[in-house]
Amino acid sequence: MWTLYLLTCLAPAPANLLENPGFELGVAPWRLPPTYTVDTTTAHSGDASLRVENTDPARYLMAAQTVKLEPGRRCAFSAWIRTEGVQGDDSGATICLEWNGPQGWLGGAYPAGLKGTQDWKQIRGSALVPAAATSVDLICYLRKGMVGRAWFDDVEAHETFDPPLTATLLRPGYRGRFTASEAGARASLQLKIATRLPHDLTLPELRLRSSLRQADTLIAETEAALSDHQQTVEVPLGALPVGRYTLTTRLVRAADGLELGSRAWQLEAVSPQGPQPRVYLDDFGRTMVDGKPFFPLGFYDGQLAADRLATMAAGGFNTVMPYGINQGDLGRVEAALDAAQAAGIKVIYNLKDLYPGAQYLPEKLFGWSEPEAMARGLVERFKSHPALLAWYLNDETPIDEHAMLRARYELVRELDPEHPTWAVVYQVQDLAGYADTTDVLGTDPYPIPSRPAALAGEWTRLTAAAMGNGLVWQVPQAFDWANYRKTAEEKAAARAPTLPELRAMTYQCLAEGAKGLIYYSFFDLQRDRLGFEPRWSDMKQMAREVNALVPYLLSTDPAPNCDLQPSRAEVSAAAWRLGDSVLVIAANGGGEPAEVAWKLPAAPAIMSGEATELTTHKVRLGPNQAVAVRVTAPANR
Ligand SMILES: [Ca+2]
Repeated sequence: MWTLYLLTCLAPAPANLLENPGFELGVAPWRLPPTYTVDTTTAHSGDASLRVENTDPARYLMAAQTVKLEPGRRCAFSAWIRTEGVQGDDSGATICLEWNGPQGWLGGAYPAGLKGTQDWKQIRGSALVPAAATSVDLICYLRKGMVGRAWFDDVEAHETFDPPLTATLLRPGYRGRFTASEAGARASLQLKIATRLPHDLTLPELRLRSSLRQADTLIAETEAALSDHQQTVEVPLGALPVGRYTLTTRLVRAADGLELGSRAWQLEAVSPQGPQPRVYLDDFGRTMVDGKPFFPLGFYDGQLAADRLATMAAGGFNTVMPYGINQGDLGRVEAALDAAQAAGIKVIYNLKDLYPGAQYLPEKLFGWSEPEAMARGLVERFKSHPALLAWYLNDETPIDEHAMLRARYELVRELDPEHPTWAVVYQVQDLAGYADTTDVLGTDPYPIPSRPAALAGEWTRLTAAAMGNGLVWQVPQAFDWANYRKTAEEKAAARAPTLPELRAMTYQCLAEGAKGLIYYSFFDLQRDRLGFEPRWSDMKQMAREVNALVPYLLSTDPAPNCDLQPSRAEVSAAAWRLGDSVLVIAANGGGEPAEVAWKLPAAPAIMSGEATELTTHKVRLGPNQAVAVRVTAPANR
């Protein structure tokens, strides 16, 4: 009863923001172009639906209704769709949410639709409408260039709310592991409290209650007042014996203990003398493989093929995430992993499709028919393979599926304590929410040519901030967007990143804290309009440069203070120390000249890249210029 009361009292009623969502009331307030009509012979519910029929691929029209949603709010939207003979290159009949500013289109959320002939299915999407939006439309349509018939019914759009409490475990970092019996052991939590709270509660009315348990035994409990919507809190752990613990933190109303949100983490006190996992991430965010630091540098690819693996290895790369690994039979997968091992390439194993409702979920896989059984079976089967680096759990799955992602992460973590998991998303506004669904997080900024290369730095910064513990492997753009565009006009507007752009994006990722780089993608380089060889020559150059920087990137010497002061937001800069040598990376991903003021103890020498001017006081960088310099400077001891 108590749980029911909480749900009723905390969950705002999901009012549909659309009028006439089932088309029973005729057309209004929908705006229907000529190919759309209200059909009273077909319905998902009630006695009417919206029907579109398009016979001309050049005709591109949409039905729309204005959504009464304020800017800055989140929205979940859905519709039931039925299709008949929908054909063309795009994803078919679908819905989208679009927002406009004073100058027109600003952006939108575009879930994939239905093609061919299919019975009623629900299509869902979600979006955070930016504060700059002045109007929002819900649109029912056939994607560009597509023909056929489709019906839409029971269209919904409702406001969704940020979770009241988002909490990230900063320390202990990897999987909550910390040293047993260490007196000063503490957990450090990064908190974000939503600015819009149920009952319009304010911070002084709230408390944060944290508890530490071993199984059902309460070991410690603390309560803290909250001073800010974003803050870091420390929870003392004390000198704990080896074992597993649960740290729970709850956001409650002080007056009566009403809970607004909670988060829990598994912590593990480990003996400093005990064996380490085969692959894990240490307190410096470094990937440790068989006890040695490793910098994942590689590609997304399709299947694991010996010749492609050999090309990557010869090019200086060491890691691959093959989308198509789950092909054939288990023996073939094992042989593919053996081939990777023989080539000296580590494999991030793809489990990203094995969720109920996933677009590429196979009906059956190696005899397993349930998604969880597939994931479980593959982890059990291949967790001891020497080529395995990590499990790939999430490829841009929306945060709405948080519970599913979290459950899968916990399953894989339980089944295989010896390897980390990796998740990659583009939903940068939701990054904090993904932090407890994976060990390592990444984002995939693909800005070239329509946006500045600096997007790579910006997204890496956001990803590192969301993870807090530095466990970030990024996905830089190596591909030409033309590979994903339909029309000749769109293809003409696209191009591959140039070598300076590749370097600017790569160096920005490194300067903002990426501890691994998996480029997208080897299969795109294979079909690049410029030809594989010239593009591969650029990628090999990147690998040479990054590999020369890796000893610094993996150094545990305290970072030197070079007082780095970038002149523009599009510039990233960072410094590392390795013994008597200091590395500084400075990258300008913007379209304007910029500089980084710095204080170097001796004259810098260029290791790679280029700069317009280089002194002990500053570096000047043109648009898309990036440089790595080395300074010899004994550390103060
Ligand atoms: Ca209806």
